[in-house]
Amino acid sequence: MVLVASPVLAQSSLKSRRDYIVGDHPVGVVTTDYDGDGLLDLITINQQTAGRGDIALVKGFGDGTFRKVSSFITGILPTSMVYSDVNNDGIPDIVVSSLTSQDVSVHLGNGTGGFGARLSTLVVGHRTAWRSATGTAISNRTSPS
Ligand SMILES: [Ca+2]
Ligand SMILES: [Ca+2]
Repeated sequence: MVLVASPVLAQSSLKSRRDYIVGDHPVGVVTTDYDGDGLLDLITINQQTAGRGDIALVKGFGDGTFRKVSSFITGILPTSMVYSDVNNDGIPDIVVSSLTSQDVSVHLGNGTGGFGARLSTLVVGHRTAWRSATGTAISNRTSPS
């Protein structure tokens, strides 16, 4: 099968790419209307801002454009994020798991587009069998120690 497209038609149907600065080393994003204005926004987690992880709130304008409006600190080296109401008050919250701080951080939503400082819960490590390069078990400990 051969697809033939008119260059004029192709140019008019494609929009140019836009990049948005959200923080250093973003590793996760969700789309949601966090400020309740009816337009989708972005929330990103970024791994290496000022030696910590942070969360960026990026306002959407409904036309495919966005602007970062704020950021706040979360755990160290965040790896994943969920946007959900975890305290059952009807307002979505941000939950972040972080590798280096080995914790889960909860940032409670205030219902007007803001989120509270992190409430951290340490995640207890699981028993790990450390093995040498040849596969021989060299220790069996619970991390972190
Ligand atoms: Ca919005
Ligand atoms: Ca909530």
